[in-house]
Amino acid sequence: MTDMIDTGFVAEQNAKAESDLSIDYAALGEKLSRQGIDIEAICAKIAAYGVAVPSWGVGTGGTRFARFPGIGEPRHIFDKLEDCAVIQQLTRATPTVSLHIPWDKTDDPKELVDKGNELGLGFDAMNSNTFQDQVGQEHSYKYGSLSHSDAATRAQAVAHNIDCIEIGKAIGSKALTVWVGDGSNFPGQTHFIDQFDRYLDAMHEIYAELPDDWRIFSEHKIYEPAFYSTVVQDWGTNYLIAKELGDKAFALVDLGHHAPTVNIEMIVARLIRFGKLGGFHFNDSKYGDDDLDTGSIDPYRLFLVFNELVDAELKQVEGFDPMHMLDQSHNVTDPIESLMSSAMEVQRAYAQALIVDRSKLADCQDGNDALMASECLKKAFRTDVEPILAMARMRNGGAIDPVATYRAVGYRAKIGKIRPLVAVGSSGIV
Ligand SMILES: [Mn+2]
Repeated sequence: MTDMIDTGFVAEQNAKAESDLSIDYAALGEKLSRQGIDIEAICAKIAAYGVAVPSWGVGTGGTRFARFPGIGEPRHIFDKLEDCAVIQQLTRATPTVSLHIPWDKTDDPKELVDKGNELGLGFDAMNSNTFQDQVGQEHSYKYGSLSHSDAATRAQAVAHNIDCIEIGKAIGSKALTVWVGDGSNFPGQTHFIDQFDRYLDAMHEIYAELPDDWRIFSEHKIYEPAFYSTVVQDWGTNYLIAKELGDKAFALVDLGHHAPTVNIEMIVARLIRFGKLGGFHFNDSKYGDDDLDTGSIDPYRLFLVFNELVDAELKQVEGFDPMHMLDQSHNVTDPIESLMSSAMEVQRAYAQALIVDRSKLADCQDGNDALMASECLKKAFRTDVEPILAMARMRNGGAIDPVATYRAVGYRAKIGKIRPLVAVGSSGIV
């Protein structure tokens, strides 16, 4: 296996911080043990946790106004995989990569498997793309794809999704995520029911091609690129789709795809209750779907989402196995730094949710003690679990401080000499 960063350098950096970490870890362990919590059990769960990195996330994103590329940006999927390997090597929290077709399409999928093996990376869910036109494409998606009024355009979109399944089968993926930008910009532009029926028919055709051990996820989004109505606009529609399609179909929740005040943790609980929570795209947002870094705006909300996930995990809810992925747009930061920091934010929320005193919380709920129920959650949220995350990383061969180590090694400047500046590219917003 090829390490992107010299392992000796990582060990050298860790050596400087190791004794402080041991002291902090022991102190936190002592504190948690007084609460009846075994720090080693939490650390083991964090060490085993993984969140997928989207291949498109390692390129600089942009808005419809502009994109400002950085030094050493990946030129193609093989460069992207190398950047993903840096994230995994330093954080040990991102063992898989989620591909996007056709952006990541290669002549032979075996090349992807070989590169993944070389770098120690696996492949997560496949992502189809019917929200933009590709060079040489016969039918345009200007007015939609799977729900288009024209049958030939719908057939083309269905065929593309089946192609994604075929590539996924060749590289060991087990899921297809379908997000469509279909919708309308004017009242009256489309017939809501007919448009949704066409979408469902197309999804049935894709579903029919799904291998037995695969899952299909539909991803809802309130608006953009359609600004009046969206075909898969919210979790209710998403649930209906998953229910209509069958047992292999699930709803995927992207944290940024809701109106600002929506209670996302409650949506998560509802989907868990009905066995239809299939996956997550983690990010954060302030005003709308602005794809900010995970945990950068509202880490408490991220924690509350994980509180529901951990509740289901501990209760061993049947069929509960959501796939986790980061999905954000990095417009002003080095994408590798943002993705490392976001992966750690997801781990942090998971660790905090794992130390919630659930029997006390249940007592508060049964006794209608609203204040103490809230305090019970906040006590866990206020706990600084950083020593657990750092210890899990170090034990797995990662860096105690991934961002500092990444900066110290000067990866960007070095790789910039190999990769010429990419002037244009996808904004990577899905
Ligand atoms: Mn997404």
